[in-house]
Amino acid sequence: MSALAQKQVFKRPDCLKENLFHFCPGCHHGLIHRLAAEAVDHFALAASTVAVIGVGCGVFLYDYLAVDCCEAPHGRAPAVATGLKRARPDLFVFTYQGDGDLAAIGTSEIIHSANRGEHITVIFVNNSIYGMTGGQMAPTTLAGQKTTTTPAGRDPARDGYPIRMAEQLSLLPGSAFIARVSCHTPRHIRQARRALRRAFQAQIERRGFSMVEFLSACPTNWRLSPGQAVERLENEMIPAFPLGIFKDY
Ligand SMILES: Cc1ncc(C[n+]2csc(CCOP(=O)(O)OP(=O)(O)O)c2C)c(N)n1
Ligand code: SF4
Repeated sequence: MSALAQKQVFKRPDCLKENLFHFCPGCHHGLIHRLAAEAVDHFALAASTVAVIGVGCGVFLYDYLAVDCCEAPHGRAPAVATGLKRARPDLFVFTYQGDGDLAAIGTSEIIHSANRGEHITVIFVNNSIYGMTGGQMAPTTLAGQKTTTTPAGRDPARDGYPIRMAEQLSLLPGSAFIARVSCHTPRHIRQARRALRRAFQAQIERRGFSMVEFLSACPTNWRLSPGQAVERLENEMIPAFPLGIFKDY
């Protein structure tokens, strides 16, 4: 057998458990879990990591990642992570939060954690809707987007504009690394992997707060097939939420 044939190029991350994901077909939460697991493995952090999980479809992360986990009340994950990291600076602490969790009820916690430069990493899953509770409008819902609470479409004159959290947080002096990524194509997955590693590195080097915002499909509440959801993400989400690195220490 040639050396090339023996080289392993792909494997299940060590800290990704063998449990089957409960997510709907075409949901990107599973991919994002995998990327988180890969980043933990990359820095050999499994034994020293605590994941602080928000409330939303990612709430069962403890079933999938073999790291210590802590559930936070809806929106409060950055505050819980702050306490953990301050009490135990030797731990690696990341939060996993949806857009309802982070950008609605948790707006105060995320802004002040970033502004204080807490040495935590945030994985922010922006699918432009409240997924777990059945598709209500989120702060990130696009103008014109139909949801169960905006059946005629979000009207900015009545409901405000979609909020761009990555841009907002990058303006705060305490943030060290802020990026927005997507994982709807292999190329985008590679970019997302690099961004997440850089965010982890920021915490390891105690540079300050770091966050990666993932644009994510919710085919169920978008009322689209998985394929159509990817098209919507490409054609509607990315123009409203441009991808890129907004801050890099
Ligand atoms: C204090 C509080 N308010 C409201 C809820 C109900 N709730 C559970 S999940 C959720 C929204 C989840 O949406 P998001 O954070 O965008 O995550 P997704 O499910 O889309 O991944 C809400 C409002 C709650 N659990 N706790
Ligand atoms: S409801 Fe949406 S976010 Fe939740 S698992 Fe299904 S597709 Fe994913």
